[in-house]
Amino acid sequence: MSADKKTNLREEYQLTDEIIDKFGISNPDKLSAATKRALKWPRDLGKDWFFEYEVYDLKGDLAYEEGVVRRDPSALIKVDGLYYVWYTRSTGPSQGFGGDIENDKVFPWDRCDIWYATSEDGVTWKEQGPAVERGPKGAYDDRSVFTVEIMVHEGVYYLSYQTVKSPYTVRVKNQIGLAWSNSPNGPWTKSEAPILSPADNGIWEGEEQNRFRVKKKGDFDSHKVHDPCIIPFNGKFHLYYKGEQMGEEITFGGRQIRHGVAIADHPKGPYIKSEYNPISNSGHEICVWPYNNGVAALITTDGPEKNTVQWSPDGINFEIKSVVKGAPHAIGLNRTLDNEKGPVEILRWGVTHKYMNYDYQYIRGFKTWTIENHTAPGEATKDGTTSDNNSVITDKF
Ligand code: AAL
Repeated sequence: MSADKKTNLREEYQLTDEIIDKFGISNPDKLSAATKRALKWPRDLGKDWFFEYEVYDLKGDLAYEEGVVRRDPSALIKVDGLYYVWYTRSTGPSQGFGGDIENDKVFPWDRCDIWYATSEDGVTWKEQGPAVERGPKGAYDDRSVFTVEIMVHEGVYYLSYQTVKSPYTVRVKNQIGLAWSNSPNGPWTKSEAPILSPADNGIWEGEEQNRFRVKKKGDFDSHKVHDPCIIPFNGKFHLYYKGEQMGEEITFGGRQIRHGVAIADHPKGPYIKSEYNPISNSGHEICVWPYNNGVAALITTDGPEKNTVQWSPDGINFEIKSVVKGAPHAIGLNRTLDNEKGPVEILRWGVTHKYMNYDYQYIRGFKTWTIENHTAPGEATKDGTTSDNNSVITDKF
């Protein structure tokens, strides 16, 4: 019996002397559950999938401004020597759902339009004004347009964004709209209908304004489709999004938030939701980029796999590649960086937002770096050098 077990564990986990030494295993015939999990991790992953980060204030019009909400920045692109960013913008405080929702501003992202700004260096920004505004009364986007992403394909600029139709109740279904232009400065043509809507297979319980009371929850995106991000992939267009489910629960990893993908042959759609949805069990704002013939994703904020970098060969089946200490919120990736130089090179610097308080958010910058060693000041590293700094910033902005 014990002889069999010995052979099984050593064989099952391919415990060579080298691996036993690397993992510091005391007795290779007695593996704890945690060691078994660690041994199943891919062995070829190293520091390149891992990063640390810091955030900093931007200058010019994107510096914090009293009374103004600027949040959920898009990715950065560069056109004719200028960086461009789009974002959610509104003014004034939010009243929540307790009052007159016909006239109040229920969230900081309610009663918003999409604005844009440009910069020569990525630090000092000039606000250029509105890009996409709310639609006329009765339109699917008459209440708010917000949380925007940019995609450039064959000389055409595409903005995908969230939309809400009035009244903004707690049960209102958020959808996704699209606008396109031949120039980053517009004018923008808006899609006549949403390009993505929530699944319609949930059933609310009662009539009151309570999004947790349901008879049936429905699919992971039965309530809201959020945070759209379109990337060209394998000759198709992958629209990644965050789903919110009717009857949302708190799980052991936070809010019950998952991501989905909808795929189209053309940037304007139609976008067909993948039958594999949801494609994540965790996350919040979408942060995806092409890498090594597949798609990489930074999963943040909610769920048991928050703060992980994941990768999939097909844009659908993602596996964890690293666990990070934390990450900037609502990242606007820097699409001008070389995303193929390394798994997280696209994260070397970009934009994020910060809650100054519940009512007001503003856009900031972030940068990341690779950890080469973990050393005390003056301590020698493996290659014999000494450093005052236990992190080596490989691509400091
Ligand atoms: C963000 C995003 C979406 C939500 C709101 C504004 O974190 O997930 O954009 O609607 O919060």
